[in-house]
Amino acid sequence: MHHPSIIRLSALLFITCLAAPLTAAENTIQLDDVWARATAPGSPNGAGYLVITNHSEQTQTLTGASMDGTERVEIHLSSEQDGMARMERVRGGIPVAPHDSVTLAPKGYHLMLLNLDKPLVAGDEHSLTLTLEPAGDITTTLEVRPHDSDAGGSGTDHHHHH
Ligand SMILES: [Cu+2]
Repeated sequence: MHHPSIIRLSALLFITCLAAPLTAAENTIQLDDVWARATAPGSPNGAGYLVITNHSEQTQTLTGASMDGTERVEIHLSSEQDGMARMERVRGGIPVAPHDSVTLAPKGYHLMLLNLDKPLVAGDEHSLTLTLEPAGDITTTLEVRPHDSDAGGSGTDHHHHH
């Protein structure tokens, strides 16, 4: 026997689910500050950056990505060795601990955007899909920023233009 208020609640939940269908990944993974630097004409590759926050109770590992306009996306880590800038592919992915964040930013982790169809132009947006395990795939929008952008748009990193 159904109590009237329970029937109303069921109907409400049903409508809510129709209005906002969230995947498992979208419920647990938060992506912020998703951007890439504009690229020079003729430059085949670009780099993408973002902040990944894991709201789940288990480690989520960024294991892959794809973006429209690129042939392939790899996860790289930049470092400096003997004064030389270098980068290497991150084979095991980037783990994000439960209720923690990882920032992909210049001079650190980045998404290497390989074989661009055409240059990344400031102001353009691209569809970026990340694979996190075990959460699954999550798609977001990447914003292309001017070439001299050096950090996030949160307001703390603005540099002066001369
Ligand atoms: Cu790279």
